[in-house]
Amino acid sequence: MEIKILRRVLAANEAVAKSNKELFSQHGVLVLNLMSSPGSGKTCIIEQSVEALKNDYRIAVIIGDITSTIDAQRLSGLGVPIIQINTEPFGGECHLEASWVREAALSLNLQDLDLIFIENVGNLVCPAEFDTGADKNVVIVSLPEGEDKPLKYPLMFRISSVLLVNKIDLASVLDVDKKTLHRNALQVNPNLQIFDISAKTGEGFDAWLKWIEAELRKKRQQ
Ligand SMILES: Nc1nc2c(ncn2[C@@H]2O[C@H](COP(=O)(O)OP(=O)(O)OP(=O)(O)O)[C@@H](O)[C@H]2O)c(=O)[nH]1
Ligand SMILES: [Mg+2]
Repeated sequence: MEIKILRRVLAANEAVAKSNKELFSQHGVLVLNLMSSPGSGKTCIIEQSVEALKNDYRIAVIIGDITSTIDAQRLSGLGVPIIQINTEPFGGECHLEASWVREAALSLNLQDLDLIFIENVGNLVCPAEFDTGADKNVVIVSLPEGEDKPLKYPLMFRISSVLLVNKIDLASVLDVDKKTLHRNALQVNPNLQIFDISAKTGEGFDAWLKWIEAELRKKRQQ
């Protein structure tokens, strides 16, 4: 019985995710869904990416958290529209559902946007099960989390197009082998594009930003 109910919830989410994709396509807006454990650096990465791209592209950010507007407040100085979704009124869910993303997206002027970053709720499990309708999923693992995360939480890595390995500035003080992390990630999903970055120093951001710009060009051509 429980499985039936869960399947129904997931099927309903899939249907809304599909219509979100159509909505984003109609408006030619690229939507990137960033997912990771709490504290891997989603907000910092979005902050640096928006800073770097905002003069050339029209950007908005949708942020999911169980409660609080801490991240939205942190990003409020960027001068781009920020929408906070709190899941507490919906039972404190550990992921964003497609219908909440839709509501947030519809409150933005989609025709005036090129790019939306979604910061999903900090969690390496549930967000992978609920498609938001984003064009691409991006998973972030920060180096201190260890090499084994792709093997322990494979779904998140399977459904993502990009892996950002963040906090590489800490490599010298950690016993974490970046190459093993890459190998584990590619074992789970050989198609993953991997960028090693530091949201603190900006290292590696050029390649990540170039990937976003290539996706923006593809979106325009669709
Ligand atoms: N050394 C270092 N610290 C970083 C880096 N990126 C983020 N941090 C720090 O890591 C902490 C968490 O970063 P956030 O961006 O808040 O992480 P988050 O994934 O948004 O966290 P939640 O929203 O709670 O899930 C902060 O103290 C950041 O300053 C990095 O590349 N290097
Ligand atoms: Mg955050």
